Amino acid sequence: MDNEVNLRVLLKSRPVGFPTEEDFQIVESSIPEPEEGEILVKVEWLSLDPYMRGRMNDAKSYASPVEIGEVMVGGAAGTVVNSRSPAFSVGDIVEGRLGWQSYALSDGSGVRKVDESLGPLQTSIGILGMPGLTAYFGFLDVCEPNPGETVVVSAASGAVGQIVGQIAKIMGCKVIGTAGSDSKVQYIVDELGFDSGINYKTQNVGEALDEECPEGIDVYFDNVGGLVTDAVMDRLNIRARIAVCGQISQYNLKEPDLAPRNFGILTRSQAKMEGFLVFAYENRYDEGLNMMAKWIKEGKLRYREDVVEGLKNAPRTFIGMLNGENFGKTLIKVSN
Ligand code: NAP
Ligand code: FER
Repeated sequence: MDNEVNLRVLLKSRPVGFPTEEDFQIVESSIPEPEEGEILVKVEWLSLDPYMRGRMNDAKSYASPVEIGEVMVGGAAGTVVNSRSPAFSVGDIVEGRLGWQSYALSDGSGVRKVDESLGPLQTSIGILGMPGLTAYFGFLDVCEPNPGETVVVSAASGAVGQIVGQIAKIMGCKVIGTAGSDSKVQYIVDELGFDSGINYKTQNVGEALDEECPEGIDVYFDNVGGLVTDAVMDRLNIRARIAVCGQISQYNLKEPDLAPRNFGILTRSQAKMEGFLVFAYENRYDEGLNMMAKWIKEGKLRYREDVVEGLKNAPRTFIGMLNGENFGKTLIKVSN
């Protein structure tokens, strides 16, 4: 083994509001040995995702919180370097919930072998992994888009949003994205083929939506909640569909936000608002992965990654992502 240390990022304290680097602790441990039935994975890529902020809280969720002193949760990809499991061999390339660490022990549950013919390894935790599948099923299944409909997606240049907008174009929709900088807006329009973009930090979102969506909004893929969502809700068409994928504008608030109070709009427009979790589609992941890999090969789907080197930079990079400093899918290239 070319390095002798297992670098691990632990949860040190539960943040109130925005996390700080002090909420994490970086430790060096020895590389563990697998027990019977376990594998040891050398992690090469770590995904940083908004849901991790929720796991830092001591709150009820679809999954239990990370305990203080435990390694941070996270999807990661790498190579099996030791195996005492009949299901995996040394050299297998895998992806799973391996955590913020350079070597991970696993009993194999939730770990899948990666088909590198579909895309480079890190795509297995990006466009051809959890975020891409979220876009695919959340948009196609929850939003039920029709050709010619007007679609709005928030956090449009991010891991999920950039895929949603492109799938919407593939489906023949008109697509408007909201994002937090002019360069992100330029990217989704010029590089990804969105019809237009709105910088929610510098523009009046309601006025911009009136301009860009003169025929109203049929589908809203919501990644952010808050004021952007309020403005979209005011402009829904009859039988509009809203997928509540995430509410990142709320994740770091110290006090809960009382808005939105404009739910009467759902009655007037006979619209459907539906939350979803990507994990509900687990038995259809292969369908989504194969379709997206095909679209990538055909040049219909592009993706942007924001890669930062070194696991020690994970806390800083994670906080930056929550603040909108990422541009595309946030990834750590693990090397120590
Ligand atoms: P991402 O978009 O790559 O990164 C997060 C982005 O959120 C930032 O870059 C920032 O972009 C935006 N943001 C941060 N604070 C904001 C605020 N106050 N108002 C508006 N935008 C804000 O992250 P992602 O991985 O694709 O996740 C996007 C959303 O999908 C999140 O809400 C996440 O929780 C959700 N998600 C849900 C599921 C599910 O199963 N339901 C699965 C995966 C992800 P700007 O520069 O544009 O502000
Ligand atoms: C996410 C936001 C929230 C996500 C999952 C959740 C997988 C679930 C939250 C909960 O169960 O409390 O981005 O991604």
